Amino acid sequence: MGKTIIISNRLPVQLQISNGDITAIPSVGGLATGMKSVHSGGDSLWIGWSGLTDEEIPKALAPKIDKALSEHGSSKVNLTADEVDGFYFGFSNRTIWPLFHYFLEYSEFELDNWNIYKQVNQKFADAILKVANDDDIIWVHDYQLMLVPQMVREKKPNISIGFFLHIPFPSFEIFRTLPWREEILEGLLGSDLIGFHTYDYERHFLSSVRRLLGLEVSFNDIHMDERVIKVDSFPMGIDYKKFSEAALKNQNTPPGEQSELQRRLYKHKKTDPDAKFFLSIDRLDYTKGIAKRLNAFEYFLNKYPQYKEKVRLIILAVPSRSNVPQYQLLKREIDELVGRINGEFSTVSWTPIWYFYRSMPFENLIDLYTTCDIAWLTPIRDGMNLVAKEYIATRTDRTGVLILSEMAGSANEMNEAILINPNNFEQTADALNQAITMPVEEQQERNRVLQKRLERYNVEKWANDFMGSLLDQKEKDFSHVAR
Ligand code: ADQ
Repeated sequence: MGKTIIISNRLPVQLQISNGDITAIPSVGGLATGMKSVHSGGDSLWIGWSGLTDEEIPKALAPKIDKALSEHGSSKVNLTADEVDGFYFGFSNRTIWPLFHYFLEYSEFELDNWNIYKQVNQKFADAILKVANDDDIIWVHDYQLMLVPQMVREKKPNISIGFFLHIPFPSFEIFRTLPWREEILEGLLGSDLIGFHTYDYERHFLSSVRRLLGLEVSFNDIHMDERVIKVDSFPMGIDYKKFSEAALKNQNTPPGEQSELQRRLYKHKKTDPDAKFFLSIDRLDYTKGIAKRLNAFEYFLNKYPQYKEKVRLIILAVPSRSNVPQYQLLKREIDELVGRINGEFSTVSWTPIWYFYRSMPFENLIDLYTTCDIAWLTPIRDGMNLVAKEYIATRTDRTGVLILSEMAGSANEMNEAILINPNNFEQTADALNQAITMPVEEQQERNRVLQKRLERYNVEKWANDFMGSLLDQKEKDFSHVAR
C-alpha cells in the first residue's frame, strides 16, 4: 500500500506571517483532530488551501511557506482572491451550503461561480495527480470538492478514492433544483466509497443517483460502467478523552488560576444556587437557528414567568463567512433580538441574555460546557453538530441536560437527550421547563448512556472505520478484476 492523501478545502495548519517570517500552527478543529490517526508519520500528505490568497503571500516568503507546511505533512493549493470569491464564498457557500441545508430561497445559481468551482476543483485534482501513485489512498472531504473524485479517476482509473460529506445530502426534490445536479453526482461517483453522517443522507443520495442518472443501485452499492461504488454512513464522533480530561482539569483548577469567565460563572452559582444557565454555541449561521432560539426564549419567559431572574441564556456565536450578505443580515437580526429581549426583561440585578460574538479559546469553551446546566442546541438543519457531543463529554458528574434539535444529524445517536422540533415554540418552552425540573438521577442516567456511546464511537473510530471500509472496497475491486 502506498501513502494516504487527504484533501480538504482548508489545511489543518494556520499560517502566521510576522516580521518577514512564517510560522505554521496546527489547527485544533474536529477534522484535524479526527484525522490524526490517519495523518501521522511520513506516509501521509494533506493537500488544501492555506487560507492566504496568492495576493496575500509575499513572493519572497513563498519557499518558506512550502517548507513550513511540509514540516506538518501538508502541501498547499494556490488560490487567487477571485478564485476564493467564486469558489468558496460563491458556489460553495451561496449555492451548495444553503441548498443542502434546505434554504432553497437563499441558493444562488450563478454560472460564473459554477465555472470557477469547476476550475478550482481541477486545481485540487491536479495537485493530487502531481504526487499520487496508483497504490495510494485518497480521502476527499466535503462539499467544496465534490468534482475532485471524478477528475482524479479520469487520469488514474485504478487509484482508491474515498469521499466524505460533512453536511446533509438533501432529498431528491431539493437536489433536483440544482442546474448542475448531474455533474455533481458524476463528480462524486469518481469515488470508490462515499460516506455520510447519517443513513437518511445516504438514502437521499442514492435516490438522486437512481432518479437523475438512472444507475442501478443494489442495497448500498452503485453500479457504474465496470465499477462498484459503495455508499455508507459514518457518524462522526469527537475526541472524547480530550474533552472529558479538560473538564476534570477545569473543575480542579485552584481559584487563583481560574479564568475570569469561570470565576464569574461560579460566583453567580454561589449567590443563587437555584439559578440555571442555558448554553447556546454555534458558528453564526442561518442553519443553526440562533434567531429562532432567541424568539423561543422570549416565548418561554412569557409562558413560564416564574423563571424570570432565575435563568440566563449564554449565547456564543462564532463569526463565520461574514462577507456573504445572508450572514451580515443574520448578525444584525441577532444583535437586534438580543437587545430587544434584554431591554424587555432585564431588571437592575438580572440580564437574561449574555451574548458573545467571537471565537473563544478552548479553555473558555470548557468553562462554559462545565458550568452551564442546560445545553440548548437547536439547528434548523445540521449535518451532525459536534457541540452537542462535546457538551455531554464534559459532564464529568453526569449532571446536565441536552436539548437537541431533531434536525441535527447527531440526534440519531442521542436519543437520551430531549429532542425537539426547533420550529415549535410551545414544545421548546416545555422542554426548557422539563430540563430545569429534571431530577438529578434522571440527568445522570441519560448522560451515562450517552457518554458510553460517545466514548466508544469517538472520532478516531470514525476515521478508522472509513479508511477500513475504503480498503475493503479496494480489495473487492481487485478480486473482481482478477476474476
Ligand atoms: P460546523 O457547522 O462548524 O461543522 P459543529 O459540528 O458544531 O459545526 O462544529 C463546530 C466546532 O467548532 C466544534 O468542535 C466546537 O468546539 C467549535 N467551536 C464552537 N464554538 C466555538 C468557539 N466560540 N470558539 C472556539 N471553538 C468553537 C460542520 C457541519 C456539522 C458537522 C461538522 C463535522 O456543519 O454539521 O458536525 O462539520 O462534520
